Amino acid sequence: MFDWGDVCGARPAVMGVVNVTPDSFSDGGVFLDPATAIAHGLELIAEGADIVDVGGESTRPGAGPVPAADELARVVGVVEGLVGRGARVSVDTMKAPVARAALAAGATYVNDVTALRHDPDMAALVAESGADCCLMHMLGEPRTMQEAPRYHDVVDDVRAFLEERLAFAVAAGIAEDRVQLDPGIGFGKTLEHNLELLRRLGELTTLGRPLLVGVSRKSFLGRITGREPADRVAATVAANVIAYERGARVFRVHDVAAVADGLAVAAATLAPPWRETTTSPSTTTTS
Ligand code: HH2
Repeated sequence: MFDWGDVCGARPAVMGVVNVTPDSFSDGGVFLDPATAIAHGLELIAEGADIVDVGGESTRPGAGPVPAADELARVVGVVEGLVGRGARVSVDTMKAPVARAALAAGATYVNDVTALRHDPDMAALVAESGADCCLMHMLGEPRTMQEAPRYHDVVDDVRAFLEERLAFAVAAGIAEDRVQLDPGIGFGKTLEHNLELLRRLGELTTLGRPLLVGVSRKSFLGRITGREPADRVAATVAANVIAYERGARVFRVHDVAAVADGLAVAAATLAPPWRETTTSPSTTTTS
């Protein structure tokens, strides 16, 4: 089990994304082959990911559901392969049978974008397994979530939702210290909603659990920069650094090396004392 104690302080943790799907919004089809997906996950770990999040169903806007058997076939071998090579693995699924198989294969974290609402068996499974979990806010479901999403106040509404889901999880027997909370950037939100959530992220820290954010390569960054998903790395680093400054501690990203560097600088600046962890370039240079 991952020791998240540190994350509750100032240390940023990076969750690398491994999409074993034909249709994910930024890398669909690239890692569908299990060997390629395993190699990619190990590369993300080598780049500095604390954990890799393996998913077999895209949740991009407009995505349709994937049958559990297909999703399971995509992820289980990849989870097994990564765990067997020493990686810490999370499974990105809303289905209890997929989570059960991934946990049996060695995953220790369940990332459920429906916050335990989709599958009535999920809460008990997470509770029994003692796994870590992420509860994420989403308005509606992926197929329709971007059709004119409306909030009274997006931050207040997301906060109330996460508070209710945390209470639900704890009532179901999930240890509170295993839970992380996620505002669900891009899940039933306009550009303005996403920016408001990032700007006022600090208001969610009072829920008392580590905040995870997933801004990586998302379309709101494309709207701001005019860039395609693969060219949104700089925008992704900027959004993650801002999220860190506003209190997020776990960062779900595709581009681990770049984001880990950005977060290391942010943490060294905002949360001293900084400790040197790798060989650094000559200290006599002034650049
Ligand atoms: N975003 C995506 C998927 N899973 N999980 C959490 N907790 N938070 C997120 O923001 C989040 C998530 C979407 O990104 P990606 O997996 O790259 O795309 P797709 O759903 O198309 O596979």
